[in-house]
Amino acid sequence: MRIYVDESGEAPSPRRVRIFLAEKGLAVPYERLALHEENRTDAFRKKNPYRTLPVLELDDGTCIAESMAICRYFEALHPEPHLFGSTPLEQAEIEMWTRRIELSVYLPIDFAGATNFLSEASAARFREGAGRSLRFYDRQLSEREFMAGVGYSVADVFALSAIDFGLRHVGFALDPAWKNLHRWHTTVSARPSAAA
Ligand SMILES: N[C@@H](CCC(=O)N[C@@H](CS)C(=O)NCC(=O)O)C(=O)O
Repeated sequence: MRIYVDESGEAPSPRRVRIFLAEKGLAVPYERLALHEENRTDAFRKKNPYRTLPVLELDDGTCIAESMAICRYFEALHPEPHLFGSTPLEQAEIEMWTRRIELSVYLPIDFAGATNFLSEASAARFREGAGRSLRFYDRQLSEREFMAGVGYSVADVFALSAIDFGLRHVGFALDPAWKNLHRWHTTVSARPSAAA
Protein backbone atom coordinates (compact mmCIF):
# COMPACT_ATOMS: atom_id res chain seq x y z
CA MET A 1 0.00 0.00 0.00
CA ARG A 2 1.23 3.52 -0.75
CA ILE A 3 -0.20 7.00 -1.15
CA TYR A 4 0.87 9.36 -3.90
CA VAL A 5 1.14 12.93 -2.64
CA ASP A 6 2.85 16.12 -3.82
CA GLU A 7 6.54 16.43 -3.01
CA SER A 8 6.19 20.02 -1.77
CA GLY A 9 3.72 19.00 0.93
CA GLU A 10 1.77 22.18 0.25
CA ALA A 11 -1.14 20.93 -1.87
CA PRO A 12 -4.34 20.99 0.19
CA SER A 13 -5.97 17.71 -0.88
CA PRO A 14 -2.99 15.45 -0.11
CA ARG A 15 -2.56 17.33 3.17
CA ARG A 16 -6.09 16.32 4.22
CA VAL A 17 -5.06 12.68 3.97
CA ARG A 18 -1.76 13.22 5.77
CA ILE A 19 -3.48 15.00 8.67
CA PHE A 20 -6.22 12.37 8.77
CA LEU A 21 -3.77 9.46 8.95
CA ALA A 22 -1.70 11.23 11.59
CA GLU A 23 -4.84 11.64 13.71
CA LYS A 24 -5.47 7.92 13.31
CA GLY A 25 -1.88 7.11 14.20
CA LEU A 26 -1.46 5.25 10.91
CA ALA A 27 1.79 5.20 8.94
CA VAL A 28 1.33 4.53 5.23
CA PRO A 29 4.32 5.08 2.92
CA TYR A 30 4.07 8.22 0.83
CA GLU A 31 5.39 8.46 -2.69
CA ARG A 32 6.09 12.09 -3.41
CA LEU A 33 5.52 13.34 -6.96
CA ALA A 34 6.32 16.65 -8.61
CA LEU A 35 2.88 18.28 -8.79
CA HIS A 36 1.66 19.28 -12.26
CA GLU A 37 4.36 17.05 -13.80
CA GLU A 38 4.59 13.50 -12.52
CA ASN A 39 0.84 13.30 -11.88
CA ARG A 40 0.21 14.20 -15.53
CA THR A 41 2.01 11.28 -17.16
CA ASP A 42 0.22 8.50 -19.07
CA ALA A 43 1.41 6.03 -16.43
CA PHE A 44 -0.21 8.04 -13.66
CA ARG A 45 -3.41 8.47 -15.66
CA LYS A 46 -3.85 4.69 -15.38
CA LYS A 47 -3.93 5.09 -11.59
CA ASN A 48 -6.26 8.10 -11.65
CA PRO A 49 -7.87 9.29 -14.89
CA TYR A 50 -8.35 12.72 -13.26
CA ARG A 51 -4.56 12.81 -12.70
CA THR A 52 -4.94 14.45 -9.30
CA LEU A 53 -3.28 13.78 -5.96
CA PRO A 54 -3.72 12.14 -3.54
CA VAL A 55 -4.10 8.56 -4.77
CA LEU A 56 -4.07 5.50 -2.54
CA GLU A 57 -2.67 2.42 -4.26
CA LEU A 58 -3.45 -0.90 -2.61
CA ASP A 59 -1.16 -3.92 -2.78
CA ASP A 60 -3.31 -5.52 -5.50
CA GLY A 61 -2.94 -2.40 -7.65
CA THR A 62 -6.41 -0.99 -6.93
CA CYS A 63 -6.23 2.79 -6.88
CA ILE A 64 -8.51 5.09 -4.91
CA ALA A 65 -8.45 8.82 -5.61
CA GLU A 66 -10.35 11.66 -3.93
CA SER A 67 -9.13 12.65 -0.50
CA MET A 68 -12.57 12.08 1.04
CA ALA A 69 -12.78 8.52 -0.35
CA ILE A 70 -9.30 7.74 0.99
CA CYS A 71 -10.16 9.10 4.43
CA ARG A 72 -13.40 7.08 4.50
CA TYR A 73 -11.51 3.92 3.55
CA PHE A 74 -9.17 4.30 6.51
CA GLU A 75 -12.04 5.21 8.83
CA ALA A 76 -13.77 1.96 7.85
CA LEU A 77 -10.59 -0.05 8.42
CA HIS A 78 -9.65 1.75 11.65
CA PRO A 79 -12.76 3.31 13.19
CA GLU A 80 -11.00 4.63 16.31
CA PRO A 81 -10.64 7.48 16.90
CA HIS A 82 -13.82 8.29 15.01
CA LEU A 83 -13.27 11.22 12.68
CA PHE A 84 -16.53 10.75 10.76
CA GLY A 85 -18.66 10.43 13.90
CA SER A 86 -19.78 7.38 15.85
CA THR A 87 -23.56 7.73 15.81
CA PRO A 88 -25.87 8.28 12.81
CA LEU A 89 -26.53 11.84 14.00
CA GLU A 90 -22.84 12.66 14.44
CA GLN A 91 -22.08 11.16 11.05
CA ALA A 92 -24.77 13.28 9.40
CA GLU A 93 -23.58 16.45 11.11
CA ILE A 94 -19.97 15.86 10.20
CA GLU A 95 -20.93 15.11 6.59
CA MET A 96 -23.05 18.26 6.46
CA TRP A 97 -20.27 20.52 7.74
CA THR A 98 -17.53 18.90 5.73
CA ARG A 99 -19.48 19.36 2.49
CA ARG A 100 -20.25 22.96 3.40
CA ILE A 101 -16.60 23.64 4.18
CA GLU A 102 -15.43 22.09 0.95
CA LEU A 103 -17.94 24.07 -1.13
CA SER A 104 -17.96 27.37 0.71
CA VAL A 105 -14.40 27.64 2.06
CA TYR A 106 -12.07 25.43 0.05
CA LEU A 107 -13.45 26.14 -3.43
CA PRO A 108 -13.48 29.95 -3.20
CA ILE A 109 -9.99 29.95 -1.66
CA ASP A 110 -8.75 27.70 -4.45
CA PHE A 111 -10.38 29.85 -7.14
CA ALA A 112 -9.12 33.05 -5.51
CA GLY A 113 -5.63 31.81 -6.31
CA ALA A 114 -6.44 30.59 -9.80
CA THR A 115 -5.37 33.67 -11.70
CA ASN A 116 -3.79 31.42 -14.32
CA PHE A 117 -7.26 30.77 -15.74
CA LEU A 118 -9.51 33.34 -14.03
CA SER A 119 -9.48 37.10 -14.50
CA GLU A 120 -8.25 39.21 -11.58
CA ALA A 121 -11.83 40.43 -11.11
CA SER A 122 -13.23 36.89 -10.88
CA ALA A 123 -10.47 35.82 -8.51
CA ALA A 124 -11.22 38.86 -6.35
CA ARG A 125 -14.90 37.87 -6.17
CA PHE A 126 -13.92 34.38 -4.98
CA ARG A 127 -11.62 35.97 -2.39
CA GLU A 128 -14.54 38.07 -1.11
CA GLY A 129 -16.73 34.95 -1.03
CA ALA A 130 -14.14 33.06 0.98
CA GLY A 131 -13.96 36.00 3.41
CA ARG A 132 -17.74 35.96 3.86
CA SER A 133 -17.63 32.23 4.56
CA LEU A 134 -14.88 32.58 7.11
CA ARG A 135 -16.82 35.34 8.85
CA PHE A 136 -19.73 32.89 9.01
CA TYR A 137 -17.51 30.18 10.52
CA ASP A 138 -16.14 32.66 13.04
CA ARG A 139 -19.72 33.17 14.27
CA GLN A 140 -20.35 29.43 14.28
CA LEU A 141 -17.27 28.85 16.38
CA SER A 142 -18.55 31.22 19.08
CA GLU A 143 -20.85 28.37 20.13
CA ARG A 144 -18.71 25.31 19.47
CA GLU A 145 -15.11 24.26 19.81
CA PHE A 146 -14.79 22.44 16.50
CA MET A 147 -16.28 22.81 13.04
CA ALA A 148 -18.94 20.11 13.23
CA GLY A 149 -19.76 20.71 16.88
CA VAL A 150 -19.16 17.10 17.91
CA GLY A 151 -15.46 17.10 18.72
CA TYR A 152 -12.50 17.17 16.35
CA SER A 153 -13.51 15.56 13.06
CA VAL A 154 -12.75 15.33 9.38
CA ALA A 155 -14.56 18.69 9.03
CA ASP A 156 -11.66 20.29 10.94
CA VAL A 157 -9.13 18.45 8.78
CA PHE A 158 -10.71 19.84 5.59
CA ALA A 159 -11.09 23.34 7.04
CA LEU A 160 -7.50 23.52 8.27
CA SER A 161 -5.97 22.37 4.99
CA ALA A 162 -8.14 24.83 3.03
CA ILE A 163 -7.44 27.81 5.27
CA ASP A 164 -3.70 27.13 5.52
CA PHE A 165 -3.53 26.86 1.74
CA GLY A 166 -5.20 30.25 1.54
CA LEU A 167 -2.83 31.76 4.12
CA ARG A 168 0.33 30.32 2.58
CA HIS A 169 -0.36 30.41 -1.13
CA VAL A 170 -3.26 32.70 -1.95
CA GLY A 171 -2.25 35.71 0.12
CA PHE A 172 -5.28 35.22 2.32
CA ALA A 173 -5.25 36.63 5.87
CA LEU A 174 -7.50 35.89 8.84
CA ASP A 175 -9.17 39.10 9.96
CA PRO A 176 -8.02 39.81 13.56
CA ALA A 177 -11.69 40.41 14.40
CA TRP A 178 -12.44 36.70 13.77
CA LYS A 179 -11.44 35.77 17.30
CA ASN A 180 -13.28 32.44 17.39
CA LEU A 181 -11.74 31.36 14.11
CA HIS A 182 -8.31 32.37 15.40
CA ARG A 183 -8.87 30.33 18.56
CA TRP A 184 -9.95 27.31 16.50
CA HIS A 185 -6.99 27.73 14.11
CA THR A 186 -4.52 27.91 16.99
CA THR A 187 -6.06 24.81 18.62
CA VAL A 188 -6.10 22.59 15.55
CA SER A 189 -2.68 23.82 14.38
CA ALA A 190 -1.20 22.78 17.73
CA ARG A 191 -2.26 19.15 17.21
CA PRO A 192 0.74 17.08 16.07
CA SER A 193 -1.25 15.99 12.99
CA ALA A 194 -1.09 19.54 11.60
CA ALA A 195 2.61 19.03 10.89
CA ALA A 196 2.00 15.84 8.91
N1 LIG B 1 -11.34 16.51 -5.11
C1 LIG B 1 -9.97 16.03 -5.20
C2 LIG B 1 -9.09 17.19 -5.59
C3 LIG B 1 -7.70 16.70 -5.95
C4 LIG B 1 -6.86 17.82 -6.52
O1 LIG B 1 -7.35 18.74 -7.21
N2 LIG B 1 -5.57 17.74 -6.26
C5 LIG B 1 -4.63 18.73 -6.76
C6 LIG B 1 -3.66 19.07 -5.66
S1 LIG B 1 -4.52 19.79 -4.27
C7 LIG B 1 -3.89 18.13 -7.93
O2 LIG B 1 -3.50 16.98 -7.86
N3 LIG B 1 -3.68 18.86 -9.00
C8 LIG B 1 -2.95 18.29 -10.09
C9 LIG B 1 -2.62 19.19 -11.20
O3 LIG B 1 -3.16 20.31 -11.24
O4 LIG B 1 -1.83 18.79 -12.05
C10 LIG B 1 -9.55 15.40 -3.87
O5 LIG B 1 -10.13 15.77 -2.84
O6 LIG B 1 -8.66 14.55 -3.85
